[in-house]
Amino acid sequence: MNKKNLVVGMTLLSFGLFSCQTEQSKLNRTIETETLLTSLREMPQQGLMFGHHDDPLYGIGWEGDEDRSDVKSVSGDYPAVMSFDIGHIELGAENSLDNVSFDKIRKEIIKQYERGGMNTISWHLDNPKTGGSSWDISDSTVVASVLPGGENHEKFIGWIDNAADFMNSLKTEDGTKVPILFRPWHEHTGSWFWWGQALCNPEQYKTLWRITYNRMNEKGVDNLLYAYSPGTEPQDSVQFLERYPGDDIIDLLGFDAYQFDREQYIESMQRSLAILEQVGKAHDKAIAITETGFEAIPDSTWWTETLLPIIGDYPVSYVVVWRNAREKEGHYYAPYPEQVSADDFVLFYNQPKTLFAKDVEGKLYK
Ligand code: BMA
Repeated sequence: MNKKNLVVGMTLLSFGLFSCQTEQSKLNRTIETETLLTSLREMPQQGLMFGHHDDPLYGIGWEGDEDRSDVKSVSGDYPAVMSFDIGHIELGAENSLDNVSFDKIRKEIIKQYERGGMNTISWHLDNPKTGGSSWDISDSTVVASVLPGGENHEKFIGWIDNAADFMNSLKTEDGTKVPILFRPWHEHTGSWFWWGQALCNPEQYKTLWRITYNRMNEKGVDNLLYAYSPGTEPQDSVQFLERYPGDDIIDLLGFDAYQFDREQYIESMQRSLAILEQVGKAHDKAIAITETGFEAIPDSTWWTETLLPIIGDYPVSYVVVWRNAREKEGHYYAPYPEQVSADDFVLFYNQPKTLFAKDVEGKLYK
């Protein structure tokens, strides 16, 4: 082999290794993780999984009680999907941004897996440039600063590493890694987070995703599925996909939308669901309502007369409502005993279509 051939050969070899690595990182996900993906894709044939953020961590009037959940207190069962947030893991902190220890979060994630339910994780990470929170949008060069060549790139990789270590630490006693639907960089079509629409361009946003994904793979994180979830109502599928990082990275498509005015919520949900269904089919992805709710649920029949009819026959795998904050009065999205929508929530629970933990037990990972 002459020198030229050697160079070409080495280039081909390294390209082969590289593409093999990116290819393999998907193929090498744990069997439980791949099975969860299949289950999510097939879920709409069975029903709609109900989810709640921070469900077993705290609720209205309580915090940290063993095995407690507002959803369970009202309905008798845990949500099929539990959502958690790892904001402040990047800092190496003991407690999350909502002040729960990561040890407790890890414990509850493992418990949810062991009862047969699913876990999803979002990441309200701090602003790596200003030191402010996720919501600090005072500087529009933050995303640029964490990309390769940017002044915060190394620091940012260290932050992803901290998240990766947490993901890798989610193991049952027999060493099985708990599959997680990871949902970083959410609501990016609004401009309230430092990675939002007005704070970076589409290429920068997509690169942010790619470096996150690649670093997770380099760290051996093989228990993640990835969700893409924009936050304001898309006009059409083109706008929905404007910052889409790619079919090779994303496993599930969703959106976040909350009720303020009922009529507007119904219209906007219906438009978003139609787009989501269309994009999901075109890209062959599972779809979900990754966050929704009506703060303090002041409507006694919201579950069966607003939420359920809106979803109708759209093939969504799950719907997650946000947290029942114990520290912020009136900031809750699931009922607790005696709450005005609690009876209606029981009706919602009793619908054959809605799935809670016992309904999916033994089904998601097999
Ligand atoms: C928001 C609010 C905040 C919370 C954040 C991350 O929507 O609930 O209070 O800190 O989510 O959980």
